[in-house]
Amino acid sequence: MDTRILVASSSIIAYSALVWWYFFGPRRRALAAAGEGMQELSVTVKGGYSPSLLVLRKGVPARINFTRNETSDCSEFVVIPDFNVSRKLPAFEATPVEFMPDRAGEFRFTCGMGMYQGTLIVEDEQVGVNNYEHSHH
Ligand SMILES: [Cu+2]
Repeated sequence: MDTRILVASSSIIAYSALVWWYFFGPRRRALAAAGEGMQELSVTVKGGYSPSLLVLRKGVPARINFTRNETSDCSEFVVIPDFNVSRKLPAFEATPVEFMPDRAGEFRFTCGMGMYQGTLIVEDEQVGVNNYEHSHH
């Protein structure tokens, strides 16, 4: 086989693998640590939210610690409209945001302007983490 064809086809294969990974690979997600009567997660705010996919259990008080590592006006506020959360995040500090995820479903959390976006998944107690992963991946 011509070397150039070989090189071309391997890059097509590598590129396809990359595209597949982008769309179907595991998303960066965080599952709340189950503390005593409270579930807790940490999110770093810098150019976006990391992780941007948070999984909480329904009916357990939640605390999300947002650490804002930038001074950009964009991320000054974080809002979770479905749970009436709107909090100012001082720069270079961890701000605990507490609320009760009393409804199951998929919700958005964003910066005050809606540019930074994240997804909050609230799972029913009966639905295990494994079920979620199997049905969505
Ligand atoms: Cu913004």
